[in-house]
Amino acid sequence: MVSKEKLKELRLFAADIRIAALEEFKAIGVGHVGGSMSICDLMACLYGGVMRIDPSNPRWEQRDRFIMSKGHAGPAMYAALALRGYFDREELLTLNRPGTRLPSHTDCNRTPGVDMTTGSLGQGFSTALGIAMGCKKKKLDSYVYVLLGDGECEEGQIWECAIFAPAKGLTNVIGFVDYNRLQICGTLEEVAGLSGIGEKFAAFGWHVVDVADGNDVEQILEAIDRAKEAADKPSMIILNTKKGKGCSFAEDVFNHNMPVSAEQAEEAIAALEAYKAGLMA
Ligand SMILES: Cc1ncc(C[n+]2csc(CCOP(=O)(O)OP(=O)(O)O)c2C)c(N)n1
Repeated sequence: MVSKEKLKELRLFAADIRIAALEEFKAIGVGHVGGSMSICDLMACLYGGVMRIDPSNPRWEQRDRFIMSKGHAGPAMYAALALRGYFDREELLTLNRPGTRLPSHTDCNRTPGVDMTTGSLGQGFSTALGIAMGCKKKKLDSYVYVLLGDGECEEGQIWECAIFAPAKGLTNVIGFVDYNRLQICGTLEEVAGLSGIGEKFAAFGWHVVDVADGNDVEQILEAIDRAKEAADKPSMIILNTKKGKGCSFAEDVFNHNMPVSAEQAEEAIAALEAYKAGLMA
């Protein structure tokens, strides 16, 4: 049972991740706001306590790994990494500028704390499974966490991975689907009619946990605990999220890589600061 204090700390951390990500978007005036905002609560849980990491030693062999398979949500991950001390917060303002270490999509050759280069949807999942196999071979007890988009689940590669992980006994894999139902130009159902993602993973032999509110840190933590208890299978956690969560100009809109004005960013940051003040009152 997680304490009320810890939950409050994680909710504040999630709000700070959103604020820091909005500062990134404000600095360059554009970005994947919706896909980043929907996963900030997961980032807060993973980087706020779940993962075994050492920000002063990003390549520590015993660390847990996180692969952002929906690589366009890099800005949310960078915000979490900066707030955990992997690099200075000011560096966030270089997002996607020439020479930056923070490209719009995650790149393990550039950013401290990024475990795999991603952006071509589907591929991050395959590499996560390769990393999980490597950890098993090296007898490391590390977990490999991997985040998929729901639109990304329309890639055939995802279902090759769905077959492969249980077959190879990759019990150290805990995946998440950011089930926000929106992709670039339509809903999941409109684009390819994909439904029942959890049932499909279960049919392939995964342990599946459905999280009713994937933007609630308490429910996310409970799901991760249940995934760890099911130690004989890889787990897939379906997070029912809202695209753009916590950022009114981006909530539930189809604008995928959207322009962000300074005014919009500042308004959204002010609303998040007010939310934080409410939590602390
Ligand atoms: C292989 C591949 N095909 C197409 C794209 C272009 N693309 C980038 S994001 C995206 C939609 C992803 O939707 P979803 O996985 O639901 O992510 P969310 O919008 O919820 O963050 C697409 C099609 C890509 N990056 N890689």
